[in-house]
Parts: sequence; C-alpha cells; structure tokens
Amino acid sequence: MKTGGQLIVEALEANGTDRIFCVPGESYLAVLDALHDSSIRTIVCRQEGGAAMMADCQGRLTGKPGICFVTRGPGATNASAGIHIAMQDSVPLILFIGQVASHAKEREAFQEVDYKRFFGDIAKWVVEIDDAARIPEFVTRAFAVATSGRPGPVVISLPEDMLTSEVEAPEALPYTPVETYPGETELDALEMLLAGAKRPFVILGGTRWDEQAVARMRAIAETWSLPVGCSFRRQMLFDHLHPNYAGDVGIGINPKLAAQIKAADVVLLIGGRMGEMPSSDYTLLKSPYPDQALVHVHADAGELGRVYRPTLAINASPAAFVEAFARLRLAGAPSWAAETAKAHAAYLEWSTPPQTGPGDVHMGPIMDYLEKVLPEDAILANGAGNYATWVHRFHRSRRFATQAAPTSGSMGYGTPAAVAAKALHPDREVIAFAGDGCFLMNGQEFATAVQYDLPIIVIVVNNGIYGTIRMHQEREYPSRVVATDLKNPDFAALARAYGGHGETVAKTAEFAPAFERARASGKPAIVEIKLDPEAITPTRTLTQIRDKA
Ligand SMILES: Cc1ncc(C[n+]2csc(CCOP(=O)(O)OP(=O)(O)O)c2C)c(N)n1
Repeated sequence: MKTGGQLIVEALEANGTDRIFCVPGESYLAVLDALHDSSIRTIVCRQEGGAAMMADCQGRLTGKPGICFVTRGPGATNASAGIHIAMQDSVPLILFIGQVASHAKEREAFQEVDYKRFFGDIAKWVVEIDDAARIPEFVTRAFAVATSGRPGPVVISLPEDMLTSEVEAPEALPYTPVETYPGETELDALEMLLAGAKRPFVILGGTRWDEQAVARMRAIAETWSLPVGCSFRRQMLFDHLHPNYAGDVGIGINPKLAAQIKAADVVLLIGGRMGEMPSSDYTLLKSPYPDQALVHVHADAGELGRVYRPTLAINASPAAFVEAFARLRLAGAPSWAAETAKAHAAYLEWSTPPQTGPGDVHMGPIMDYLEKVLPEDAILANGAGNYATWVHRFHRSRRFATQAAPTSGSMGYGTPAAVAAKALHPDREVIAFAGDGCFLMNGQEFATAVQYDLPIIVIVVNNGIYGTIRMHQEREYPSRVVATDLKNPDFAALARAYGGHGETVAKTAEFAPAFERARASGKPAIVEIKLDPEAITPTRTLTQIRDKA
C-alpha cells in the first residue's frame, strides 16, 4: 500500500525525472513528504510563474518534460504564465496542482478552481486524478502527451484526499517516446520540388530538435548550398557564422532577408508553425495560400494545413526528417549557391552593431564585447522588451541548447529561465538579459539563484520605461505618455541585498570591467546598464519615432 503522494514521486522517478521546480502548498504536502525520501532534486521558487518558467526552460533545453508543482487557486493561476509560454513554444512541461479535497469540490471551496476550464485553452491536456491507483497510468501518459507530436504542457490536478489515500497500484513504467518519420513518397516529392527550384529557402523552427539533428541540418545545407534562416527565437538551430546562414526570421527582420523569402520559389519550413511574429504578420508567407511552394514539415499532422496550405506536407519531427533528408542527393550543382553566399554577407552586415547612439552607454560595443568573451556554449535567456533586439540581432548564436526565450513574447522569462539553465548546466555560463520592466516581473527568482548558489549574470538594461510600449505609444499617440514611465530601484544594491553581486554601468567603457567583476565574484550577479531611453532601437531614437508620427 502506498500513498498517492508516494505514487506520484515514484511515477516521476520511473519517467526519468531528476528535478522539480515548486512553490509549496498545504494542498500537496503528501507529495512533498514523498520527495523527502527521493533522489529527485527539489528547487523551491519564490513565485509560481517563475517556477513554471523554470520548468519550461528545463523542457526547452532537454526535450524532456520540465516538472512543476504548485498549490491550488492562486498557485495555479500564477503558474499559468509559464503554461502559456510552453504552449505557444511547443515545450514539454507537466504542471502538478494540489487540488481541494473531494468532499469540498464544486462548492467553490477555499482556492478551488476547475482546472479543465481554466487551463483548457492553454494546455495540451488537463486531467484530475480521483483514484490514486491510476497515478502510474496518468503520469506516464502525461509524459507521452507532453513530448509527442507537437509537444506542450500537461496539467494534472491532485485532490488532497487522493494524495493521502493509501492504495495498491501497478508499478509505473516509463513512457515510450513516439517518433514520426517521413515516407518515401514525401521524400520523392521533396526531391522533385528541389530539383525544379531556382530560389529555395529553408526556415528552421519549433522544437523536437537535438544536437545531432542540428548537425545533420548543417550538413544538408552544405550539400545543397541552401540558405537557412531561423524562426523567431529559434536561433540556436543553426550556426550564425556558417556561410549558409541567412538570418533571423523574427520581429524587425532584415528587409533584404524578407525580400529573399518573399521571392523564394520553394520554402522549406522545418518544425516551425510560422506564426504571426516570424511571418511578419502573415506577409512573408501568406495565409492561407503562400505565393511560394511551401514544404511544411511538422511532427503534428494538426499543424499541417492549419495556417498555410502546403504544396507538400510532411508529418515528421525535425530530427526524423533531417535524418531522411540527409540521404537525398541533388543531381548537378545547385544553381542558387551564389545567392546563398550573398544572403550570408547580408546577414553579417545586418548583425554588426552600431558603435554609437544617444547617451553615455552604447549597447553596440557592449554586444561586441560579449560576443568576444562569451564561450560558444554560453546560454542566453531573455523575456520581452526592446532590449531583446540587441540580443536577437547582434548575438551570433553558434550552438544548440544555448537559447531560452519565449516566442509568446512574455516578459519576466529571462531570470527564472537562467536559474533553470544554470541548475542544468552548472559548468556553463548563463546570462539573462532583461529590461527594467521585464526584470521586475520575476526578479524575485534572483533569490532562488542565491539560495542554490547558481551564479547567473542578469544584465538589466534599464531605460526607465516600458520601452516597447512607449515606442508604440509615441508612434500611434505622439507625446501622450501614459503608463510607460518607471521609477526603478537601484538594481546593483538590490542584487547585494539578495546576497548577490551588483554592478552599475553608466558609461560604455565601464561595462567590460563590471562584467568581469561579476564573473569573478562567483555569485549570482546583476549588471545594470543605464541606457538612455532615446536609444529605443539600434537605429532609431524615441524622438525620431515621435517626430515621424
Ligand atoms: C507579461 C507581459 N506583460 C506585458 C507585455 C507587454 N509588453 C511588451 S514589451 C513591454 C515593455 C518592456 O519593458 P522593459 O522590460 O523595460 O524593456 P524595454 O522595452 O524598455 O527595453 C510590455 C509592457 C508582455 N509582452 N508580457
């Protein structure tokens, strides 16, 4: 006989879980108690949104579900921020929620929420376990659902009395990963399409990639001289210094790259959904009928033909697809090789930062410095804000599993993601970028970094405004500023108050020594950059935007 709490922990162990992120609650004490006897590492966080984002980052970097435990009601609603991110980003995650006891259900008991309804639209599957004997079945199924097809978050609600009940249950067996391979017919059709192509273009996106798949894709690009772009916030899928790399298909895309994609005759979209942001609001590829012949490769058949009618639909995971694609050969030399080289030259020009700008701190030289000193395997995390443009446009990503940024554009992601990344890879450098607005959405997880001795460096780009919104505001309603000014704390002092290391950078030249002191401190650190709010984009000032409105 075992308690529900013990069975949950055993099922997690059986499925290979080695850590969980949580905020405790009295609703799932029986699970916490079972964790006491387990080798699973428990990372206790400061807010459930941060905990869920950590689980998302774990899932994003490993391809295996990140695990998060929260309490009912307020815990679950806080965690929803991370669930939405995992959903939009196709990241495997399992959120366990302590639920009210069975006798109290449907009375709007203390902190009671109907999770099927609450999470219905932002989770892949939501289930409540009423019989502890079925825990092994449901937990293993949750792993299968979270990782198969298009991965995503699963929510499991755990009534309190179910967790304390003692039952006999079958042993939990690990989930069986499901692979989806392309068929010979699809590969023949792909070969034919590429044989007739004059201006092909490859866009990589989505999840279900791994290091080997990325290496295979690189070899394919070389064999076929294909120009390759990475979808919004999927830059870790292709080496940016590779001569076939054409650029980031994201927000504020290089106009030359946009023109190249629009003019392509065949677009090979591997793994991505080509949503509103990467498609520049459905203009690069038109929905539902693209101008280009679209080959769409996706692990979930439900995504094929959902937004774009593809010329050729291939239901396969990126990893399985590139394995098969690597076996195809082109007859003769590709006619587009010169265009591919030109596209890379255009990328290099686009990703070279300006060296000056308004104010005393210039982000261009700072990005140059980071590019020089950060190792190729450093992990960069960020949330949303105009500051992120500096990272996405000027960081030349080299390797797989080095990026953690939500395509949902959720603020507050960078700091918790960095904590999870550092816990996963203590030997690698982990840098979070945040705006002043972004940081304070989940900045309290800096305390988690201190608690677990995880020396992340958070670069807070402080311009004293919710910059992105101010930019839109000045463009749409010039000089009518509402709700976008911020009065901020002293971020370096805040870092020290938490027990970390703090630095303030008010001039460009101060950045390098400040960053090196942060690195040498061996502590979690915040490096605050005091950026002039006029430096709202790498190329335009707020005043220019206002004057042009
Ligand atoms: C959770 C969340 N809330 C609100 C927004 C809307 N939003 C997008 S960017 C932004 C401002 C970001 O400000 P900051 O982090 O200071 O960066 P900056 O743009 O100034 O560089 C806001 C409020 C969002 N994307 N996510």
